[in-house]
Amino acid sequence: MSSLSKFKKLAGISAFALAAMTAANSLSAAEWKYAHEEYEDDVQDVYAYKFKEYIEDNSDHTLKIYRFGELGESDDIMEQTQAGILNFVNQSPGFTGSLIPEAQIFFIPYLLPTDLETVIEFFNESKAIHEEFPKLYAEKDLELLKMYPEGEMVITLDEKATSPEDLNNKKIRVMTNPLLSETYDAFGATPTPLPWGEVYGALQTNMIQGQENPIFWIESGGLYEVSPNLIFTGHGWFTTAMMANKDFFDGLSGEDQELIRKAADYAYDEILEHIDGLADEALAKIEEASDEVTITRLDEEQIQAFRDRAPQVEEEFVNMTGESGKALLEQFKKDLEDVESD
Ligand code: 6CS
Repeated sequence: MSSLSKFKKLAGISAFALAAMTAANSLSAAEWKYAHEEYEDDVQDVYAYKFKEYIEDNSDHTLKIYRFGELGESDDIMEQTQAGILNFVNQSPGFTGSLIPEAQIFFIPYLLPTDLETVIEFFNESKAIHEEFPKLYAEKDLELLKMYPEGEMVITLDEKATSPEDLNNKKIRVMTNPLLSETYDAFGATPTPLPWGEVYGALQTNMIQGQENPIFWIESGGLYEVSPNLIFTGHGWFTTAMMANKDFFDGLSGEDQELIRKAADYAYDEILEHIDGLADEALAKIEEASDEVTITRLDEEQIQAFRDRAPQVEEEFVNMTGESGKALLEQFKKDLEDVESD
């Protein structure tokens, strides 16, 4: 065979091989769907885009992200994930608590400390988070991939307040898990569960007189415009969780499962950096945008009056969740002690 025909043959083989490889790649390259509860550049959106970046940089797969409202409310995107229409969902225990009662543990007031460093250490190390919660989510056909904090909860109200008595007769919007209603009941208010989409309008029309959320969200959602008195009570963190449909995840190759876990870790590291200082930046933006806003940071004595109401919420958590919740609470407290004693 002449060297020219040898070359032609080789070129033919490699062209064939290339075409075959491309076909195999396009067969194995999937477009996965991921929905979260927030808007562009909010914490869950930053997490989602970091997750996407890792997946797309390290595989042929692509990720389509849906933000708040594109596919409905938080409960809608959870249903779509459980049904396998979506592959991934980021939903906060504020809503998952009605599906997985134990997830309401994040709404026992004053359980988590206010200091970000300790909170991060807790999320990094906690056995409850890394070993117990995945089992609870799995029972609901969900593969829990990450839990992370978004920011400290702050109450916004139509008037200044410094005590539980000041919250009497105030209708305060809560996310739709039953324990959060117990918390605001214990705090002296009238809890009003609402999905996110109804909150701004309800504040504007005075159907409710307050709500709670992290500062970045109070800024990005413009809540301060309709609920301008910010009260730092130090009672908890807005926590969230990112997960996959379990059948989808279980059906993937080991390689893809590893890719997804690494992407979740990568996004987690990025998000912890992102939230550091975020509340202060958002608060500065709020103060610049509005003359009406007041900021009340409760002192230790004032906080104690709210903290005194926490045991009844903890008791209610145990009533709602039985032995499984009790064991989780014990583990949660032990994990906290471990990071607080470091
Ligand atoms: O209050 C809520 O419902 C919303 N808050 C935040 C910080 N994220 C999403 C959630 O739906």
